[in-house]
Amino acid sequence: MSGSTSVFNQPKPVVKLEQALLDAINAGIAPYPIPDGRKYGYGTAGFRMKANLGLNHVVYTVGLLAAIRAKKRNATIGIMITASHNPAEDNGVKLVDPMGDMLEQSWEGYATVLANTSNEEMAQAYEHLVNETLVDEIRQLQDRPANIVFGRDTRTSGPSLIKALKAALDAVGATYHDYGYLTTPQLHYMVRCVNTQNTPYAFGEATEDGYYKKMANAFKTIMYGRKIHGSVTADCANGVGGPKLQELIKYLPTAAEGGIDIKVINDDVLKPEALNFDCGADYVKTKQKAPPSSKAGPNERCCSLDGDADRVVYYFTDSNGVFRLLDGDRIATLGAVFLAEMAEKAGLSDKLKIGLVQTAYANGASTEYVEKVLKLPVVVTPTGVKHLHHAAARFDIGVYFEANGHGTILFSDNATKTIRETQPKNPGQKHALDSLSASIDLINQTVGDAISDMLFAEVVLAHKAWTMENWLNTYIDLPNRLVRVEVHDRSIFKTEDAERKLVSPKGAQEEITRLVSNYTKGRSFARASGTEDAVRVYAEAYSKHEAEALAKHVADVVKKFGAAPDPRG
Ligand code: 16G
Ligand code: MG
Repeated sequence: MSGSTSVFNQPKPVVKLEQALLDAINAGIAPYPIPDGRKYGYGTAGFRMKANLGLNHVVYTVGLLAAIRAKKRNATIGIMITASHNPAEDNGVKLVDPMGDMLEQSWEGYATVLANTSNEEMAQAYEHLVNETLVDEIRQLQDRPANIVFGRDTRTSGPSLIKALKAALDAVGATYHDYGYLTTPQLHYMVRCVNTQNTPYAFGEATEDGYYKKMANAFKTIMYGRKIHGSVTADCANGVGGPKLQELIKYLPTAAEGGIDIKVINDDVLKPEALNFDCGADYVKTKQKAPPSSKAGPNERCCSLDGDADRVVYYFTDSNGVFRLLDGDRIATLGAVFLAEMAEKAGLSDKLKIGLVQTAYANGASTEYVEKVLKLPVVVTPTGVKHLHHAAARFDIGVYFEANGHGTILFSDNATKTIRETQPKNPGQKHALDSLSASIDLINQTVGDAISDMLFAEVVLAHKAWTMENWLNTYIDLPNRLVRVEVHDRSIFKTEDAERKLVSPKGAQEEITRLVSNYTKGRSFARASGTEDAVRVYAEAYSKHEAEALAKHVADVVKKFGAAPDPRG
């Protein structure tokens, strides 16, 4: 195998695979060579790129790896084909582990090596990997069955990528189920359902119908006797979330029936170029404005999903015509308020440890609100869903959200058992226990799910009888500024303390700390992006002017330390 073979420790396979299998792998990948000079990497969200730059080669190798992973875990593995909020011509692929979580980090290296393997060496690489992962002194797991499930978003490159994927699965004799179009969180849900059926941890029925029914039933239970005021306009980024939300609506009671009035916009999946164009969660969050297509009036509730429906942000225009964003930080605090209140009413405050997980990008005012007003612990982790997810799993009820709108709430086995087995002593306690129990079902615990998060936010607003203004006024965001700085080599920017401090280049953090100390409520950090060739600087302070000045000065520090070395030495 060319390139980095270091992941494979065994130079010679202990187990030789049948020649017919090796021939099938080579034959299957023949139509999908790596275009000249292409290099691929399994990043924070899997492989993602322009679909025509050899992505079918990559997808084929992901199919091979999924089969090996399924044998290793003796469970069904998921594959999702999507490029989320990226432009229509991009696509991507990621693997989902048996409990519906992201691929274990130690396997990302295997994925990268296999994706960068040339067609000529593919069968050999597969054999190496089988020996590396499925063979030890006492066990040979390669004869286990491999079962895979997969889905895709609405991009035009999807069908040809699915063809490459099936070719790989057929070559290695895996069994599979093609779900067709799904949102990313729906695929995560399916994987967990398949792997937990007939166990005490059964997650639900592994069908779309099962997904909608579970959510709709939970919604009805929590809503009992409450009223959602007005409608909510949901911008679906012209992605797969549009038709899926339309489908869910059929299962939900209408506003007249005590349910919800969801006005779906930007759900055109027939015009490929419309995907994520001038709409969607990423547009709203980064541009800090409503999509031009939004016709919502003052104080009307709006939300935007991203292209694969795993992120959601809320917003409205206030009475003065000012755009107001309620991002992931706000959804997290809203959820935490509700769950803490219900836990208290259920008499379970002492038994259930509730906590919030954020990244350094969370607004300082939200952190202060959670710690000082809600009196709940906050844990900060590096950017990337997997970090937040793992930290949240350490609480009985762990609420995690990135400011960009990706997040969910995890209930530990202990929490689920305690909530479901506590006998209520009065109607108030019964209502609280029922609400907590239904929250467990309403929230997609496998991964951030825009549709489920939206319904949960709607329910909480109804419970509290809060308007958008009320929600916004729970705390006042500190003014903040995000700057993107291009540097010679971003890899020299290394951080510690959940990305809040630079350890390299030497001397840079001292300068940043000195700058921050000049500002009231100042906070700033710089970290290398994991998805772009740049360093990101975040700054917040008491006033808008100060936040902007601090961001500019810290960006200057980054530019100085990140400049190319002087060629004259
Ligand atoms: C990826 C992450 C997202 C994170 C973003 C940061 C996942 C599934 N996605 O999209 O959570 O916010 O990267 O991008 O983990 P950055 O490193 O360029 O700032
Ligand atoms: Mg997404």
